[in-house]
Amino acid sequence: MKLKFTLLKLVGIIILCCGTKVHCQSPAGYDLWLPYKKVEDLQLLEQYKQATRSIYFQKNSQILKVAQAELKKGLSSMLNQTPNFTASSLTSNSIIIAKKSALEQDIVKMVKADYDQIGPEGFLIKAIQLKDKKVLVLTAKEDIGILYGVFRLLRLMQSHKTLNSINLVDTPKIALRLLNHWDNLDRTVERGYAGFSLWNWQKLPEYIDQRYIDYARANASIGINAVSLTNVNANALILTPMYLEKVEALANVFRPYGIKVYLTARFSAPIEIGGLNTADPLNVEVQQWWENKANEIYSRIPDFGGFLVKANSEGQPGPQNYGRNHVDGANMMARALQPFNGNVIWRAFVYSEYDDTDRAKQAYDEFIPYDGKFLNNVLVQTKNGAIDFQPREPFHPMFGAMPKTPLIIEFQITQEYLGFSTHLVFLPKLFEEVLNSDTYRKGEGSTVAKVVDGSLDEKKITGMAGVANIGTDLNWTGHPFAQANWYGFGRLAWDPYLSSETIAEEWLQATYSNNPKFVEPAKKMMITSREAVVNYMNPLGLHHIFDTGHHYGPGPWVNELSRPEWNPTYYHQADENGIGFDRTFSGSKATEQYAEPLRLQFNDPNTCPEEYLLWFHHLPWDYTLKNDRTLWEGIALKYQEGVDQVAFMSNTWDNLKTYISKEQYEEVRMLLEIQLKEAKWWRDACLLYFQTYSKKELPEGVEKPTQTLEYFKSLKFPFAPGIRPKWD
Ligand code: GCW
Repeated sequence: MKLKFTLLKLVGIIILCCGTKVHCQSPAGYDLWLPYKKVEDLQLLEQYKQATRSIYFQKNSQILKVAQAELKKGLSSMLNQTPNFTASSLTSNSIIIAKKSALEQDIVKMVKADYDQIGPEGFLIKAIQLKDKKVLVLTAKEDIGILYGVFRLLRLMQSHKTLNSINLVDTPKIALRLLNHWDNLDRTVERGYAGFSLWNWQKLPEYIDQRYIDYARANASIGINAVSLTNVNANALILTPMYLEKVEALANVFRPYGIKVYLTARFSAPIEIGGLNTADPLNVEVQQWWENKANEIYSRIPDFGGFLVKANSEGQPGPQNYGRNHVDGANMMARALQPFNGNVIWRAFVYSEYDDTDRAKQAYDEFIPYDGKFLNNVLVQTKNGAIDFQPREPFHPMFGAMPKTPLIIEFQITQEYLGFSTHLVFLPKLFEEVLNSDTYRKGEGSTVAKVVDGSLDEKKITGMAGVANIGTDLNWTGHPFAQANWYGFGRLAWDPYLSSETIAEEWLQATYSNNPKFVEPAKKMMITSREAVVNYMNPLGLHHIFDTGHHYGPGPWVNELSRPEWNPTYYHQADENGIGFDRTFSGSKATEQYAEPLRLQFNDPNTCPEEYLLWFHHLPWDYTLKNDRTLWEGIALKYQEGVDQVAFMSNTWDNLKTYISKEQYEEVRMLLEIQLKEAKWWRDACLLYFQTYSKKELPEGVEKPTQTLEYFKSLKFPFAPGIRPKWD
């Protein structure tokens, strides 16, 4: 009864908050990083009040209206006063927010040099002295730049930065900043751990859930400008008129926030919903079908982004079903979208059921020969690593080998292999590691970030995609700290050179508190969290040893699945002689896919970074590590270190109790308790299993398991969340 009442109360709160007129407190976490907490520092409060005394805001478009409403919301809440908007741009204002055409000539002159630096979607925020007045000018070349500038200004204030002498030009370094939802039409979410899909297809197009607007706003606040609504394991029905009408309604909601809609296109759609008997990309009727479909979509959604396609991968249909290749398939769709400036995003996550080559090599082998053969509006979307979103993988070798093809990097924000939404893992640390990796394609300094932002090869279209971790949970992402991964993805898509520490700090200040006594330790906890998960799940280059299907918890013993590369035993190759996957010149030769000097460096266990050791090498249990420990001891100690790191995180959080609300504290405390329990589960299950091969005692310092291997093997989770439907 009590629970029911609490739920009703929460629902009530949300409903109240939906009406913009009612001022009320959202349930914990619903506001994400945008709660616009009142500025408590009195001196700063005074400075901000002065600086925002009277505001001219140009608002002659939908986007600018949204921007003005945001400014009003932010200032009212942080400064506790209703902002005073004036009707003319006369320079008696203390803030002027407008595009160049609406700026006074003397202001234009003063900001000209900086104005010229603003790129597409970028903005300028500059404090100028105009006669005896201080004026803050926020300007941009496009409406969307103004909206991004407003969000930035508010964030600067939320993190207590002084505005007195601000001079900030910022332009996104990547053009397409895209969320991929793996949402099914029945509202389940593949690999989703935060409830159901936000898209309520049954009630669309008439019913516009306030969440759609709040979602778009949150995305715009971090610069995300595109969303693909549906699962890459696609259902062709999304392309039928009944669903397109609903997609159109969502596109209309997202447009004022600068967000374009993409859809996943099932390759066999011409058969399934078009009545054709083939989907062969060289068949004229099939080509015509896609052209008609593009016409139909653009007549509803003139700024439709395009199609995201998973083809010939894990049972999805594709051009190879007709003896054609990826270029035939992608270019056929690209031709249909070209007249409307639409893109085809073609995924490179492929591995074949008929190919027994090392899975880590297959995408590279399949795609590299096609470099330069795709049409201009085809972008190839490549996961950050060559296997599959593991806690740690070396960067995907394709990033060092496709100079003529726009490569979008795909990160997974949802934590399929990182403890679902139960574990606190700050992913920008992982993203940063990949982006900073050097491909050496054009010598030292040819980082993945430079490949992705197009600067290495002067690519015109650039993109970064993140598989969303968003669902209907009250706080959107399940774990409150998983919000930081959505936030961090957006920030890195905007600027792939940002440091994860900066991102953690920004997020903590906006979400929780400005108090350095809170921020510093909490930041340390976040930064530690990524290495912790690597240590307690997959240390020293181990990978894909997750229990099968759902990927919840350890399953290094699983070896009975029909395809070899579905079995963890395929990846760790543990036996009496040692452990690890031999990808050297005498093994699968995957090291050859990297440029020199990486190729040789990875190939030799003495020069291979230890964090990738067992990714590239099969080594004896008594192989000596850099710290003089044997490999067996090293593995065991890493597992223990992972557990210790979670204990450290948990203690850190306990010490931060006084800086946050009880609710905020308790929520994360309980989750950390589960994380600690599960870190121990990983350690004990993996070490007991590997010990059956190493036949060695656990080294000193590693806690003894409290359960047997048989017990761990007996654990089954038929209802673990996010399971994907069987595909063959
Ligand atoms: O890692 C696998 C996931 C699948 C996913 C696939 C992909 C959408 O387990 O659930 O399918 O990757 O990225 O296509």
